[in-house]
Amino acid sequence: MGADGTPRADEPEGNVRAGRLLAAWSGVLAAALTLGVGQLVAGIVSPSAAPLVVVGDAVVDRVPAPVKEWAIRSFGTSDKTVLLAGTAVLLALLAAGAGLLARRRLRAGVAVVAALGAVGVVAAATRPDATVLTPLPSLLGTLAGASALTLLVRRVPATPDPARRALLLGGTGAAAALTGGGGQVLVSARSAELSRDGVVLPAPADPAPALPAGLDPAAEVADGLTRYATRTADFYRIDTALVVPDLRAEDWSLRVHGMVDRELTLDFASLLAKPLRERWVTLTCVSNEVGGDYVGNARWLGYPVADLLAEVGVRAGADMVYATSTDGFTLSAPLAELTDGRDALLAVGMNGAPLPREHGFPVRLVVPGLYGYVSACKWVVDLELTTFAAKTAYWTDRGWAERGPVKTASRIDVPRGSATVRRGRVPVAGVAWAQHRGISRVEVRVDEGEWQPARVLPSASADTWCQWVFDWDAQETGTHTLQVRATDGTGTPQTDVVAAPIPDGASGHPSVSVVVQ
Ligand SMILES: Nc1nc2c(c(=O)[nH]1)N[C@H]1C(S)=C(S)[C@@H](COP(=O)(O)O)O[C@H]1N2
Ligand SMILES: [Mo]
Repeated sequence: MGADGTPRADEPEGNVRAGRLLAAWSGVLAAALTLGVGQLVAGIVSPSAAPLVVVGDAVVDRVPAPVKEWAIRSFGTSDKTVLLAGTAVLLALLAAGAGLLARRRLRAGVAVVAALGAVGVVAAATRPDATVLTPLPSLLGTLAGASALTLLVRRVPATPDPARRALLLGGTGAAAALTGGGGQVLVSARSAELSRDGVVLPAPADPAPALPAGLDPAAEVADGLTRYATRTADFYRIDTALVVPDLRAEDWSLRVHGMVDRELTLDFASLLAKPLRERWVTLTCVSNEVGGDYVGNARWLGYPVADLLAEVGVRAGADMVYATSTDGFTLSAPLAELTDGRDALLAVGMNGAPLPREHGFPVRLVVPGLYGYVSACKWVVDLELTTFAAKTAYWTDRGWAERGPVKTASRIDVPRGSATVRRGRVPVAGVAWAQHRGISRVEVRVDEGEWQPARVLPSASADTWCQWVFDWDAQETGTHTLQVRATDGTGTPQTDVVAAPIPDGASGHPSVSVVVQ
């Protein structure tokens, strides 16, 4: 090793290997410090400005729609964890490479770190919620990382004393952990969670009507049958947000503008002061597969969208409400459905509590009968009255249908597919939904035989799903196929035409195979 730390051509093999390893390590530690300092600065500036978050969000927004759908299908709700973990592994590899490169050519190695940092800075600066401060975490993190890499690559190989080497490397690692951990503490301290803890929801001026007799929202009618009321913690979550937007109720405001007579800006306190309505509404995702569980039923509290629109005075010609969330997500909701008398709500409460952060705290939209991607904007901060001719939104730009009425659907929850059941009386049960049209009939058939009526349990209204139960007299042993179909309140049965979720929702008869013994 030369005195300046550069490797010599005649260096012994073992030293070269050790030198490479140290250099790769130096790169990884420098990257860790970059993220740590970035997190610390983000804790001061804004949690959503952390380097991994801005880059991750930029990736999520730019990957082609089929890749995104594949990720949601393959990893379900853990798609975000997988993405973050994948990014961390990729980053560690790149950082190790930068360290190795820096061992030979310091400038080149530092240039790689700078280039990675630049990705963060650009991703931060182009965020929909960007301010002049948003790129700061990536910028300062990169400066710290580049300095650390320079220091380590110069000093570590030149330091003969192993204890001092360990101090240099360990010190960088410790600095990364301290800044990262400190940043995390700051992030949680200023988070919306605290704000949510402080929210006291008013009693609804128009409470949800009493549930019909025979409907126990928490009961599992048959063993394993989905409850009528989905627990908040079990409610499916679908959104494009890599990290849940950190929007405090105190900082929230909603602008209603566009084709209106009187533009309006509403803050959270004023929203809570309005007469609020509470209703059971079942929400469904358009990407739900036949038999899938991207559907849930909750009691929502909110201000009727129709009343809000009456306040601003919608101008003739408008046919769409373009909703924007604080993180830049957009959706196009049809004005007709928002104002036809159904309980479309600007919601603040879910199941008697403020909206959970993952479900849109502090304010979201909930519209019975429309898939979430054209109605249920979470973290909503802007409503523009406009036309379908003038604007397209996040998912409609990615090939999904402009209109998204919920298709009549049903699901068999009991018995589970591939289950083995005893000969004799077998309860078959599940849920069915056709929000705003309601369910009038549910039928089951065995091995493609005659459709036989199932017992449909009562529900709060046509805007929610219902549970159904069918007593199957299973006499023949062997494998059998059970199928279900629902008929909506207009008398139209669920179609047997098999369709994939894209562009306007999956269809087909759900079926499960079971073995009778
Ligand atoms: N801001 C925002 N709102 C959003 C989305 C989103 O990605 N971002 N996804 C929509 C979709 S596709 C669905 S199905 C519902 C899901 O709401 P949930 O996560 O509360 O179940 O939210 C809708 N609102
Ligand atoms: Mo969705």
